[in-house]
Amino acid sequence: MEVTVSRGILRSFFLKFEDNLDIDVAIVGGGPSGLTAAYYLAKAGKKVALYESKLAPGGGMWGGAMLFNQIMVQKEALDIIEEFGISYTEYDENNLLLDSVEATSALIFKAMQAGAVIFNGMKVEDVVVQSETRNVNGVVINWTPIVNTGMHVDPLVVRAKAVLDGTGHPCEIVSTLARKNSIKLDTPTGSVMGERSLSVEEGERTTIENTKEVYPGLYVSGMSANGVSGSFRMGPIFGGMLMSGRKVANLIMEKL
Ligand code: 48F
Repeated sequence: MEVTVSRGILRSFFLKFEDNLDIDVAIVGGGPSGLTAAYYLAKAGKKVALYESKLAPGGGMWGGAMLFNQIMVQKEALDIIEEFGISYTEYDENNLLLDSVEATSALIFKAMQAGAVIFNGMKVEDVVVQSETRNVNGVVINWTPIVNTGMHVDPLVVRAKAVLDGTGHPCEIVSTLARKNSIKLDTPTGSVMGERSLSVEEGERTTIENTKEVYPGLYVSGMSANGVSGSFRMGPIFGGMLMSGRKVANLIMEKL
């Protein structure tokens, strides 16, 4: 029995892993924007893998604000909340209140049920740059404990037609690309501008505006979109994250 369990896990994991070495979209980060993008892309039939460096996807959505586990979402995102089947109460004429644990688990569950594959405990440490076009066309992955312990172990590579940086505040993937290569991003300065202080309405609006392809093959969503374009953080209001995830899914689908 012990060997049956081990064999079942190993065989099925490696089949899943091998089946996702050449995909349509690689999503880096399982925060609300990345998960929403994964759902809409997978639902449209795209082959999507999402890499989350932590054990649990969900990013900054589980804990509400200061661990008071409620979140606010603007009514503009009501159709997304309904699509995911998340319960809500009306707070005022503009806003809804959601339980952050129910909302986060619904995003994960529905993204996977739509066909997205999630690899947790796996960190994207770099991107692949296509030799002739210089477009981004894949991700470089390693197990988080290997990266975190500083073990000198080479990564593996996944080919993807599009890569989404959904890493939130650090905008890790775009920052790595910009640091290592002499390139110009589609941002006001051509480089990673860095996140500004908190301004709710401005931050929510610009999160959606800044959601785009910032370099051929590399897209940004959520806080990463505001981080690269030098816009504001916004705190525990999540409509912008959900709408950014849906917008980037549509942009990627138009391009593929
Ligand atoms: O930060 P995060 O939740 O991203 P988001 O979709 O949402 C932001 C909100 O949660 C909140 C906010 C709302 O107003 O401001 O902060 O922009 O989730 C990002 C996820 O990416 C993972 C990280 O662990 C987190 O779960 N991540 C970061 N870097 C990597 C990564 C990496 N290199 N490889 C894999 N996962």
